[in-house]
Amino acid sequence: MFKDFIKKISSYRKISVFSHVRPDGDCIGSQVALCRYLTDKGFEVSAWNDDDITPNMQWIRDFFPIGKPDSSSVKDADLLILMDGNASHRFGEMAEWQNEAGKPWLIIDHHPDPEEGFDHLFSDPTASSTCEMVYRLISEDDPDLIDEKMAKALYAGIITDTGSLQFDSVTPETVEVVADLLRRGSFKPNEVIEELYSNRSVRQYRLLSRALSTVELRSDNQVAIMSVTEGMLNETDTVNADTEGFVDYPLRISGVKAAVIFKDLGEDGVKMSLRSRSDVDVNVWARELGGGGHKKAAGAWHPGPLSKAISETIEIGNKQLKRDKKTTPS
Ligand SMILES: [Mn+2]
Repeated sequence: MFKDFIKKISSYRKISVFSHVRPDGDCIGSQVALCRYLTDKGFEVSAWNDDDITPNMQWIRDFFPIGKPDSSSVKDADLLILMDGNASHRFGEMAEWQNEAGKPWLIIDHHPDPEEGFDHLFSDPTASSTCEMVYRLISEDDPDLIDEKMAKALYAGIITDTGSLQFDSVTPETVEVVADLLRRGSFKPNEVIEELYSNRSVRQYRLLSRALSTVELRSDNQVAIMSVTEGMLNETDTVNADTEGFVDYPLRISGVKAAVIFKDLGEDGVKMSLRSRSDVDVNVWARELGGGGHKKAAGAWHPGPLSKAISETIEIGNKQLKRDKKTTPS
């Protein structure tokens, strides 16, 4: 897929690489590794993200500086590269600046149904992560270009985007990629896992305990829901990002097919994260709510109030469960 990647971009000199808003390990890891690679290939590279990077991923940013973009991040570039998002609105304001400046842009991403209108599209919805795609991109050129920092960044992205290699998206090839990254980077998995996961605060656990007390089963016990409110965040001195990973708790209840966490952020509405551990396609479900994502993990937003967000989400989920039954005889 990436055989002619360098040929396609060889006429450009200055490249701005963007990762999506509310960055996760996969977009930051793939962005940093790609930027290091493109720098090695002689391009003038800069990296941009609209939002703050969570403390557990700061170390990845130390491998390549990521700045807050403004219109010159687009205007001064010859080419824009977008990482780990299937639509331009996922990248914040840069889409508007691109519109004004008319710069060529390309996407590298693994989300299904990418938006049209990009000059080049490298899309592989079967890939576990954008980091797995970037690994392929570099190794189709020259695997020896993968240094320790790239290897760690790509490893972190694959691990975080696959639930530590537990999701359906993981293939034998994914595990081979991980093995090669460990070899080339000569680091122990634990070094990266420690940075990513062993940094929870007591405040986060206080928030978790409040959130766990809201868990309920809906839709004939097939859907588990959990809520976090602004009040809980205030009481525990935490922020929305501290709910990372919470949805796994309702999802692991025996017999549950899907789980939704509702984050009631007051004036900012209700943010929802949907997860599936069955044939229930939460991407379809989230899309009906105006959001999207993957088959097993998706997000959406509701203007609120919380009770309405829950009832409307469950109503759509019930339809989804029925549709699912029709298409998958059991
Ligand atoms: Mn991803």
